[in-house]
Amino acid sequence: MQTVLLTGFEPFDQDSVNPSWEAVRQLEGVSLAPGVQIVARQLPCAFANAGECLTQLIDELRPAMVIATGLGPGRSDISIERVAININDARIPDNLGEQPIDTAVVTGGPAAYFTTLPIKAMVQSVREMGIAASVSQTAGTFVCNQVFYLLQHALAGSGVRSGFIHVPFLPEQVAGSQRPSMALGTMVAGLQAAVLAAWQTPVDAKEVGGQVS
Ligand code: PCA
Repeated sequence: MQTVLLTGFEPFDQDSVNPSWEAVRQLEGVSLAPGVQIVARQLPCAFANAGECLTQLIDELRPAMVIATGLGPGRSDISIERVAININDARIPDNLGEQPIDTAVVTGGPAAYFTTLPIKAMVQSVREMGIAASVSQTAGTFVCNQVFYLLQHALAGSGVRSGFIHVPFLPEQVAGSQRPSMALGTMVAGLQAAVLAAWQTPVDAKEVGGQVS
């Protein structure tokens, strides 16, 4: 049996739910192909232990692919991240009250790591379901970017593909405001399509997915 590890985060910044965890927990046990099963786990939203928690899961589960997910406040679609950068610059304190400003994720590490997932093929597959998706050029500078960087750092050169997806708020989190959101069922279906495309696509599609600025 091969394992595909999906992670979502615990709630942070006054929210009582985190859509990333609400969505990936629904994919626990889903089979992507004969002998390939999704395992879903939650990560703490704290600079001090999120990365360590993820690397422990990797040691324990020996996954064949890893996709971490998080809430991207203000995102309107399934945002497949292209790059993780070696910087922590927190706008708000994390769940342990820590707020690093301009520190390295890994001292002396490379400035950035690219995802090793086929991001264009993943966007294409989600859109084919009629669900909004795009390539994102920045995962921010908070705990999600840190976890994404540590994930790519841990698996660099291993042949195990890995990356990060940001999801929007759930509708109930933004009720009465103009902020974008996505229904949970849509998010689950979109993530499942993205994960399946990642598993099935050895070489990424050559599709436009950039931005001018
Ligand atoms: N989103 C935050 C951290 C946890 C989460 O779900 C982020 O984008 O950094």
